[in-house]
Amino acid sequence: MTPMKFSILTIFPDMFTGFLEHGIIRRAMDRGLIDTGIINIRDHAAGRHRVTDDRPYGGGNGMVMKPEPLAGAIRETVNRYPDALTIHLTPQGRVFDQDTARELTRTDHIVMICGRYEGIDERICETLVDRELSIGDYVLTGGEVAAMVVIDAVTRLLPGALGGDHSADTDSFADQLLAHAQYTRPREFEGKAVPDVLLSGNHREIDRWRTESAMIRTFLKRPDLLTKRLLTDEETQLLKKWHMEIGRIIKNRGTNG
Ligand code: 6GU
Repeated sequence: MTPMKFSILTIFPDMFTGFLEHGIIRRAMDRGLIDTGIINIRDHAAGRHRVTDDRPYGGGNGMVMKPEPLAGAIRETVNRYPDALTIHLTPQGRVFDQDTARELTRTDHIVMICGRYEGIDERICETLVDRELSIGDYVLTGGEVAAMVVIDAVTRLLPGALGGDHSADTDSFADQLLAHAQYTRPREFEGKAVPDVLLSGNHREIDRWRTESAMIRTFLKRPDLLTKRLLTDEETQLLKKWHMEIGRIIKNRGTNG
């Protein structure tokens, strides 16, 4: 299999070295699951000073990334790989989520354009960008950290990336639920014991406990996820069980005013 390729266009290539040299991303590179290329936008800038930014037409604060160096960097990559998908990382993009990460695993080559300052010249967005992605509703100093977020989330979903029998099937969001609680040794820590069922060796009971843990956590922490989701019979039973228990608690407490 040919590796999935990420070409990263940035004026700060060094920001990516630490990210690419550790953990699962490093291993995915070593195993040939992904390939990354860093293109310094400055290498495509003209003149002795290789300027990549300029003042905005119309006035106002900050600087804008000039179109020519960006166009040069993008075209160099896209001419060599015509099927590449170009993504501009910008707070104006659609918000990146796990479904988008899964969708992007089906792409052979992604070109990531990391903007800085107040943004990039609009004419680049119009002609050389296929898609815009944001990583959330807040503003970063540039697209680099967002590009790392996208590469990280996509890479760990590639078959073989997590190693051994580990798969992404049990991740939070794998099926619109948060992941269940996890415990490791020791059996008792600062007076708190690991739930007995996890030590029972009864895998049916363990699976049931984990389903309930995932459901409760999602209900308490991210109820918005539950309402978007179809429920299995087991999950419907669990919700009914809580519903009855909550009803009993309310009834037995009576009222206080
Ligand atoms: Cl992709 N870029 C910048 N500069 N800020 C962001 C972002 C991206 N996503 C959220 N905030």
